Amino acid sequence: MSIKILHTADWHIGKQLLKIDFLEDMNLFLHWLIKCIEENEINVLLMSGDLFDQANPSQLAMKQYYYFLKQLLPLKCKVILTGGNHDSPHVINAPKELLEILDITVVGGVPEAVSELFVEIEVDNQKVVVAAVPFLRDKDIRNVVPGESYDDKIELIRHGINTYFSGVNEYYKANHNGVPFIVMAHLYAQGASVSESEREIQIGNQAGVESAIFGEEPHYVALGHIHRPQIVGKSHIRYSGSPIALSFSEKEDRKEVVILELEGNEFNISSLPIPQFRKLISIKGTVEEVKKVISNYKSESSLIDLAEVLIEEENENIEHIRILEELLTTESENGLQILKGSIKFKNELAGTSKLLTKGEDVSDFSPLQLFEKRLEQDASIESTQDFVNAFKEIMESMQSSDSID
Ligand SMILES: [Mn+2]
Repeated sequence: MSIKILHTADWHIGKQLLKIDFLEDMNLFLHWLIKCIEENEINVLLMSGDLFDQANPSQLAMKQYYYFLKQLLPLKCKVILTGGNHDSPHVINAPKELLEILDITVVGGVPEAVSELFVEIEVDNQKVVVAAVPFLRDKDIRNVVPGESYDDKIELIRHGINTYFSGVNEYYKANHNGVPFIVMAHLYAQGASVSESEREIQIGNQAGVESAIFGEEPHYVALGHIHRPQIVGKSHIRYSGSPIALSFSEKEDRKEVVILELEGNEFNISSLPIPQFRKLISIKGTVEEVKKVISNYKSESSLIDLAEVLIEEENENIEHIRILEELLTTESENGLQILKGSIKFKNELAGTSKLLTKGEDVSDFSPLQLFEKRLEQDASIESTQDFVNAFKEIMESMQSSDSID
């Protein structure tokens, strides 16, 4: 018997994408996870942040979380769960003492002492120690310096993160040296490839860190924050990714959980694919092509598949726009729901927006001035005066009493 650990992250319970609620997806995933933990005899479950999608999760989201924990209890699997940037440390920590009795450790936010991050696990005389580091907020890791620039701020955050993890390693060396060591973290490690639903990471904690900040001490780093499963730098530093696709940019991602098996002082690392409960697809083409794909669509998923539609037509046509609007408001058919759409015309008439530079408003110009701006953009026109005269003539016939210049 060796200690078996499962690493997952970024559940985003309560997540909605436009009008779709991922509640049912989450139900299916959590059901699968319970079975997976049972069948693989997992001793420890690590969830590296972003448990909920919202700082103030809905009652349904909370209920789903507690129901999952209840289902897990008979399996005697130790749970260690950290707060991510989406989570409120207070919401995660509220039931902390009660959960501790049930062998569920939650670290919602940065605790007062580094020692509070450490959890030692012993199974059949084998030991593992976990440092459950949650998302590090600005205020946790640096002192605000008045008048600092944006770049200064990023540099200070990066430095703060670095210092924090050095402290974690120092504590490990002083108190647990030699014990197989796992560090959990919720952050953006430089070099990781990101998707649409992670755009928020660009704001607030823009500071991507080098994976070298984790140092030489950890035998495994269980990362959360990036939704695509991946290795960062070295094979023992990994994002498990989110269990379900949370945006169209994740539609090609495989979804998985990472399994660690202790062998001597090292971990054997493998991954288990998570079944896909619904597909997210993109449909591209002309109106006719898109409509054909939709009417011939065959879904094999247990939940309704979701599509984004990208229509491209030669010429601008109000009818095409109407059809797209209709697709977006129609109920799902053939197990497919159109959720999102855009339309592009190759021969788009140049709109006024392209004529103006930043800060200019269309009302700042007379119609003739705008027309002249448009002419300037077209290098193929040799004699602009003929066009200007023709334009004046048209304008005069439209509003014969007004001066147009
Ligand atoms: Mn996150």
